Amino acid sequence: MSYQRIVVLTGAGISAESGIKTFRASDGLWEEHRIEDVATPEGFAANPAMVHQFYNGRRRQLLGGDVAPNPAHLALAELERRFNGDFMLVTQNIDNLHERAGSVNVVHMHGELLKMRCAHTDQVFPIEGDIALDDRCACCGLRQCLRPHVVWFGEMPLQMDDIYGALDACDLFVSIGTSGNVYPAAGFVQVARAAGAHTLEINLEPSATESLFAEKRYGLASEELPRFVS
Ligand code: BV8
Repeated sequence: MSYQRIVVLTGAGISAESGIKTFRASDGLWEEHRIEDVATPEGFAANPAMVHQFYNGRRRQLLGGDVAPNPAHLALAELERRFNGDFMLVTQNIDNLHERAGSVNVVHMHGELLKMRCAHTDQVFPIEGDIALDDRCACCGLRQCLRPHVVWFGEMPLQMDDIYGALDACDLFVSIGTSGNVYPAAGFVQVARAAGAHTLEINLEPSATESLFAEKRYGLASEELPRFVS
């Protein structure tokens, strides 16, 4: 590979073959819940117990032993290991499968399921179980101030300066397993194109932004990605 600076963006599709539901599939996460109710600050304020239940269920599945990195996660970790240039893996996913596959430079722009945050101090803590509504917060000692450390709709994604800095300098941008519906992630391909980068979409089907990609490979990420990396 003759590239020097690679940015990879992943979405729920890369974890689908590990058994984690995507968002917009027919049996997806948004089929059971309205986005407004479980993935917005307003939804959390209106019914924190239900939102905790939504994320506690996803956290239990992630920690439950049936979920493991698949060949797509492993191929990205291998690419990062082998590559001598600058490499950034930006994920919209809140699971830890990239890290468990061996990826090191992972940017969780939408937060992490295995972390919680104090709503007063913004201090972040690891969590390996349920967040209960009346848990007492370790930093401010109050109850009902802990929330999942995830970015909801209307909230600013994390590490955006780092991400745009990498996109502005990249010569290869690869988007994997995302429907291209959610911004600002869906706009990254335009930033990469403006930087003169080659752009590749790997997905089960054309995303909403497929026309912006110079190259497209459609199929299962667990098959297409190892092929691309080899
Ligand atoms: C912000 C975290 C600004 C929690 C998530 C109108 C126009 C443009 C933007 C907006 C607009 N109205 C509102 C907005 C902003 C909004 C937005 O984009 N809304 C959309 C719905 C229009 N965005 C935001 O609010 C963002 N913040 O803009 O802040 C701001 C400015 C100043 C100050 C403050 C704020 C924040 C968005 C983050 C929301 N949080 N998740 C959680 O996970 O519960 S988003 C959620 O959807 C996920 O994180 C995920 O990342 C995201 C996108 O989903 P995908 O990953 O793409 O998953 P999806 O199911 O859609 O698709 C899966 C794909 O995989 C499919 O294409 C499928 O074909 C493919 N696939 C399936 N299996 C496989 C496969 N591919 C390969 N192999 C397989 N096996």
